[in-house]
Amino acid sequence: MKTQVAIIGAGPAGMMLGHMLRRAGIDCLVLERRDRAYVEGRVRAGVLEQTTVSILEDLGLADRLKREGLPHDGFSISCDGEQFRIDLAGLTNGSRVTVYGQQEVMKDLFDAAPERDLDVVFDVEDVALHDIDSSSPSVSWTKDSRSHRAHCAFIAGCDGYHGVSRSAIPAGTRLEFEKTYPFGWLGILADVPPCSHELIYASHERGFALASMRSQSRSRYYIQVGLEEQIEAWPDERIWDELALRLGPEAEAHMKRGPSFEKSIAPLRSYVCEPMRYGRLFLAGDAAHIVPPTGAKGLNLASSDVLFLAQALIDHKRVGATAALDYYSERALARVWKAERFSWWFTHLTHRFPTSTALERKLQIAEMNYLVHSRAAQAALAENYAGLPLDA
Ligand code: FAS
Ligand code: PHB
Repeated sequence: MKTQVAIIGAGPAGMMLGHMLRRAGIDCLVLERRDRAYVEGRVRAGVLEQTTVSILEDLGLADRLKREGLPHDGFSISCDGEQFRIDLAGLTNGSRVTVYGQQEVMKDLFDAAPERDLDVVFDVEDVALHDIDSSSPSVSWTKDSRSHRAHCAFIAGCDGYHGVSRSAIPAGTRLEFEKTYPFGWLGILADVPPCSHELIYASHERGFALASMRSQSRSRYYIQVGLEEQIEAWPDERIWDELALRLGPEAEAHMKRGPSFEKSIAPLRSYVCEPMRYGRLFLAGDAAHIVPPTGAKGLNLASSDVLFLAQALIDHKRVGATAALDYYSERALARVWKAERFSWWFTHLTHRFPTSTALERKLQIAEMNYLVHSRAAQAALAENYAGLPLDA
């Protein structure tokens, strides 16, 4: 078969790109190795920047987000039980974020695909990329033990950190920058009202904690745990006790406990692959970069990547221009590295590092004190958290 753009991966990056290209009348095909229920069932992101909301609005896919999403003008930081608020809207020109789960975003993207003629093939296996440094690349796969191949003009590698696309870029060409953190996040979902109407990021001597939500009746909580920790060692009661300790008395006073129906541990990593383009292959989202979730940037970076890529592919389709395609990797990486820096900084500010020296701990305390008392420091945090302008 023939198509204009073969998209590997039906996560937020692949599906948003697919919708952008279909709206511009560009043929594309999305190949996904799992089924819809699995992709939609992954909890992951919860905070959307205004940039991501605007992209979904522009695609006409934000009606439910507008109805059910929770706009937030700020969030709190709790330091050893003492809370202070970051006034996002007040410290920036009215910027805000929206709490709307990645599962909901995926449902909206999948629900709209058939009516917009966006072809998504689930449960594919053995996806392989061919001739990506030629003018006629192709992608092959098997499904129901039959082999298929799509000849295309471009390939979009939106297959996440564990996908196949990135490894198609010759090792000699690929530069990889990585930091793994000596801890992970244990996350739970529970159908109890959130302990606060805004998010609380807690820095505590026992480790980091985060109070987030999916709705007024569904809460999402995270605690920092050692990488060796097993889920079985964390029954619900122990998690609630730890949250109460780390989030502090103000949050504890409003915290409703209940049974969790999702519990998982995610490792923390900072990772960037350069370049994000090789020949006719363009990487986007987690296929090219990973941020620790502290800064809530992963999904938002995926959406800005595909916005840049779609603009370049539409330019090429409409006027045969290649300038934006040639500039894509540099443009996306400029934004990626700023989000990497911010996510690394916010993780270092709020987490306990088992190997940090007494001096490093003192510096961490001084950094937090500076943040508590400096409007300029709070404005820098707010600007990055709410989302930097696209080409800033
Ligand atoms: P994804 O990994 O989501 O999607 C890639 C898709 O490709 C998957 O569906 C996979 O099955 C498919 N695939 C892989 N290999 C394939 C192959 N060989 N063939 C076909 N398909 C293949 N981000 C935020 O912005 N805010 C947050 O609050 C936030 N919280 C997070 C919390 C946690 C615990 C985690 C782990 C992540 C969080 N993130 C957050 C980041 C997260 O949202 C990712 O950045 C986002 O899913 C990236 O989207 P994609 O690049 O589309 O990759
Ligand atoms: C979430 O709600 O899942 C969430 C929110 C903020 C983060 C990370 C995760 O920084």
